[in-house]
Amino acid sequence: MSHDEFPTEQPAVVTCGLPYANGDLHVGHLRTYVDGDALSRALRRLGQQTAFVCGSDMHGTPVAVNAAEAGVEPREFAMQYHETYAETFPQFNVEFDNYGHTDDETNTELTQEFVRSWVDNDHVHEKEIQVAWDTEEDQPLPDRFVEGTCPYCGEQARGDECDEGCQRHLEPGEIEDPVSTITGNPAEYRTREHKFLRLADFQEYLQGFLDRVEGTDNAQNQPREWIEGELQDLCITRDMDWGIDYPGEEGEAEDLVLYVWVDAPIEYVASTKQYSERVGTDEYDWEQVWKVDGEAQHGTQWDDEWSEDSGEIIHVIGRDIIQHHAVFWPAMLRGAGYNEPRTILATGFVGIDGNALSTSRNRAVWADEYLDAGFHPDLFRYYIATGAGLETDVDFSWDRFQERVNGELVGNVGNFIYRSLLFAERNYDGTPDADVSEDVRDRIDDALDDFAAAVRDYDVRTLADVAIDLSNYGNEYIQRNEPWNLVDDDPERAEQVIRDCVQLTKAVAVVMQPVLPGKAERLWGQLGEEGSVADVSLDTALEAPPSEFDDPDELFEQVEDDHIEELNAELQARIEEANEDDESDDADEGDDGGAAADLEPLVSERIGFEDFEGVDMRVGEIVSADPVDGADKLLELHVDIGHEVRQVVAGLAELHDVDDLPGTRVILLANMETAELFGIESNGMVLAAGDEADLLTTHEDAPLGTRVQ
Ligand code: B3M
Ligand code: ZN
Repeated sequence: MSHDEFPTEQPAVVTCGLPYANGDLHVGHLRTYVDGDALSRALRRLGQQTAFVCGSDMHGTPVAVNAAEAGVEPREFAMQYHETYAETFPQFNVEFDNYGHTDDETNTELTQEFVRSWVDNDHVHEKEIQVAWDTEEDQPLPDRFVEGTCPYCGEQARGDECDEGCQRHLEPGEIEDPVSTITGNPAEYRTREHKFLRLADFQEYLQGFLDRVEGTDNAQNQPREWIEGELQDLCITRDMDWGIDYPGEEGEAEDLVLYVWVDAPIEYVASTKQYSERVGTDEYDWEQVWKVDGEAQHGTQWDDEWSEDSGEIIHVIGRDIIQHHAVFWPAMLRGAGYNEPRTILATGFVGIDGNALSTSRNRAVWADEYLDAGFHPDLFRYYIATGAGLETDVDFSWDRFQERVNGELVGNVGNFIYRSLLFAERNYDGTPDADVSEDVRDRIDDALDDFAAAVRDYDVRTLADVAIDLSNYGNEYIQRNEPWNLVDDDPERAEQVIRDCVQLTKAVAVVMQPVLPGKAERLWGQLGEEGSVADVSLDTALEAPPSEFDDPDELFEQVEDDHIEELNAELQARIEEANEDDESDDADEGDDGGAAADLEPLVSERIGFEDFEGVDMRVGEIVSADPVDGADKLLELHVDIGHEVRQVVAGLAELHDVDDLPGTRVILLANMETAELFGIESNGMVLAAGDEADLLTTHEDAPLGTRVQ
């Protein structure tokens, strides 16, 4: 890594966080890949040698849990999703130079090599720890097989991550009140031996690294807090079958596999290696990128903080995995004598119409759904890459999508290009024979500078804006000069104006290509240009376009109201359903499913049928509901249970609208001991679930007084 301005002498690699091969892709996932793709295209445009790599994350409990739910072996399960992802990304014009997966041979070998290297460099040790255990299933509960309370922020968390709270990584044994996601039972802690990477060995190094690393502020600042005080060991093994084996001596750690966060980032290296092997090391040398001076450094010989001669490693990730990339990963690389990342870009989340996206609740816009709607992938890319700065959350809504596409792409860019090219073709068969005016040349020059500056700042949004601003300028220019009024009176001036507009169009094609690659390619064809716009340098924007081209067609189509209404109606219904589920579901299941840790543990003691028969529950109907003087929470209810009308005092006043209750069918525990509350006799109990008092009822028309059995 050099920290020289891009383009540097060294090759670069841009990576994107690996998607877990465990479910369908949605717009939230796509944000990172679109940003990564646009950035790598833009770097290439500057002349930076760049590989863009990724792969599917096949191991760990995120896959194992979902595979078990589907009743399929993890490998088969993950492979299916891997293949789907490999097909889906190109449909969004996300074109990786290599898309591998963590379960392939290259990654397995490299991962084991990394671990052996840590062992040789004395960064690994073994110790006994407490791991969560399901006593009913008699099995250990790694990571997503256990849920509980985060010891740092008190939020509901998964075994290895506080996904709904402070986003911290959690070590085995840290989670409080652990509950098995397999049985829903409280988990027990049991002693097991595991392998650990001693992160404290890298403490000082990491402080320096965080000062050096480029990218979004969150990636640099959040980890500082995490590395204050002595760094905890990182447990690198798990009690599981699914994963890469720990590469120990015979008899050593044989029943353990490596933690998924060990082999997952190593796939960045493995995927680059596969690319290099495919194109040949003369064209792209993975070792030059990842290794220090082309070789892994070992032990104390490696004193320099970094090497000037290694490649530029740029990670694009979601902001929930900063700790893994800004703390664990640099330590893992350093411990194996590898080069460090130059840049970490942590993107914000994607919301859906003002709601948090949730895969388990189906509160999402899915990748397939977007494609099935028939919109061009570049429209989505534009929306998602420019909706906010990288670090900031973006909201996806079909209304906003329509507004931005119609306003910015159709109304501005499309309009300028079409007007210019149509006029040029009709009047001059192509580019008029004139020189570009100085003003326009300067304006394009400025745009190219802005483009280069945006790439150097990793600012994808500004990058896209360069194209929009340039075509805005073009629209104003053509409007101001009215070439249609000049053709007869001042033909030379008309030629000049249109010559300028065609040049501006060409420049727009060059600068818009990273974000809108498909559309830019089509525009390139309309301009009669040879080859691909992807292969040209930035300065090509100033070279003369071909003197002849054909009739253009409109580059962007208007997004129609009725189409958006249809999509909106569908999405709104889904959001409402998801939100209702949220409300009624006290025990939030968390984003990717699993049992709910808020649930009260099941009572293990069994009762006989006679005991149940002793409980007399009846179908009833609330006849009246009135507040109880002096008791904010209580209501006096009269409930018709067929035989008689019962007076009951119930704690429903703050949870239900008193006017809605009369007429509601409920279940009443009729042989409850009577009690007196605030001077009123309560003769029975209305049954309800949870803290929100979700009232139990019947769903058909069992007569009042029917016994529940
Ligand atoms: N597979 C997905 C995530 O946690 C995880 C990323 C791995 S990147 C090396 O967002
Ligand atoms: Zn937390």
